[in-house]
Amino acid sequence: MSARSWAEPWKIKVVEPIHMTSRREREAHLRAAGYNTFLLRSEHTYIDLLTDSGTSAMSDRQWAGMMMGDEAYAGSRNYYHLEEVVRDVYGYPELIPTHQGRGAEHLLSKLLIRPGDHVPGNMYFTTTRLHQELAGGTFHDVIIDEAHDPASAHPFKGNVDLAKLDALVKQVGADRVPYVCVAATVNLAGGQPISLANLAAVAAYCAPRGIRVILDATRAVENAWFIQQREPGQRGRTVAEILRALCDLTDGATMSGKKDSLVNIGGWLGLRDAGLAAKARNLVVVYEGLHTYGGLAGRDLEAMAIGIRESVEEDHIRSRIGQVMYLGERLTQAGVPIVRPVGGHAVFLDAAAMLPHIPRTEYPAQALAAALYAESGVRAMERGAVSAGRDPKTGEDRFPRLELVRLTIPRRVYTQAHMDVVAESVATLFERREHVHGLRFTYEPEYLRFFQATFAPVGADVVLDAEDAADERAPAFATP
Ligand code: PM9
Repeated sequence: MSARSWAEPWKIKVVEPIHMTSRREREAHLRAAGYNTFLLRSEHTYIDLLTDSGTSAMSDRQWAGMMMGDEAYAGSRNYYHLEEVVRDVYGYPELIPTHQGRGAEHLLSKLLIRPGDHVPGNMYFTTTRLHQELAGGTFHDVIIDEAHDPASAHPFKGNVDLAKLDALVKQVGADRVPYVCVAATVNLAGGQPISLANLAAVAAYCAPRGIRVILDATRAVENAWFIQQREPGQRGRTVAEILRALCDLTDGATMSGKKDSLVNIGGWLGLRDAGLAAKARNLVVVYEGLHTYGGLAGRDLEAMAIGIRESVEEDHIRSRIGQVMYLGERLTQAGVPIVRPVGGHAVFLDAAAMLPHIPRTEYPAQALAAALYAESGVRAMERGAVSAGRDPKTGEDRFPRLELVRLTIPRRVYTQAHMDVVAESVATLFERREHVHGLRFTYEPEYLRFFQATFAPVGADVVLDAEDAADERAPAFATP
């Protein structure tokens, strides 16, 4: 029997035109954006792989749900629908909606962290760590060493190293560790999963010491799929069952609904402890809005409730990660150094390996993301030293071992043909990698600098030298 190709489990009902720009135009746009892809206009981007956050295509069912928005200030029926879905799918009895994930991180950090506390986690995430620091805490990375090695093929690079966790707890005392923050999957490690067995071990370690376990559930559905595929004994379970098993091991979760849950805005804090939830409900009115809307419209709550149900459908999650795998395979075939194994939401280019001629102090990943845009109009995101920012105590640049560029795949937005164009664009840039120049800051904001910083090329006028011959790369059509 001949093989059958894989295909997306949806058909397209509404389209949004996108346009290719010329190399000259892109150079002007890049200069105006200070070589920061966050500062480019979307309309100047051809294929937008900046992020999978809030960029999903909603389904016809979600759009229908938007028309069912109950826009009452208090007690909207959409809130109660979302509460019912979160209880059923994630298992947290207490739901506090927030405008997005960092709203939940803000509330949680303010509630649980006292100045001088220590918060261990399986690698930092930008907004999560900043809220921990603003609350007076210090973040400690307790992820396994393999997570910092782009070439390690470990199937669960998101795992917590129990020995590192234990050493920290012994050093500072359990009473100074309010919770362990466990992300599933781990974004900055390359979208890598944590195993169910490892999370169970973390929970068993924490419970007798009175340390809470808080899940960053932003991409926990994707994590559940990896568990189903890779963890011994999990093949026979559904993604929904595994997701629930993950959450059952934790005391609560912060959630950005803008990823797994297939919505353009929304998040929540889920808790088991009713007393803590009452405090969170009191705090949410200060920063987000009443506890039955949390900064969202009723229609947004409804779209998220429906999106959560769709997110755990097996067909959906298989094709979502399948598309990311496809791009990863194409890049591997082209010899491009990427983080292995390929993660759930993105393919991460190893900028340090690709651009050894650019020192870390000239931000190779920032330069690579800018050069990719100049080459092809594909927009990606730096995930290296610029994202890591400065140490709040010393003011020094933090240089994480991973210096990466993230090609992040929005859900249900692009087709396999788009992935082919992306793979060809990166492969072409890879061939010309010695023509990429480093960058220096021209403006550096205080918080989360990667969003708004601007740069200039070091020792050159452009971040990527122009080719001698025609530099316009029109899509190649076979003409009869
Ligand atoms: N992640 C991302 O592109 C949005 C912008 S930050 C560069 O990956 C995790 C694991 C995230 C995340 C956002 C948040 C914050 C928390 N945890 O963006 O506030 O990946 O909804 O969520 C982004 P919000």
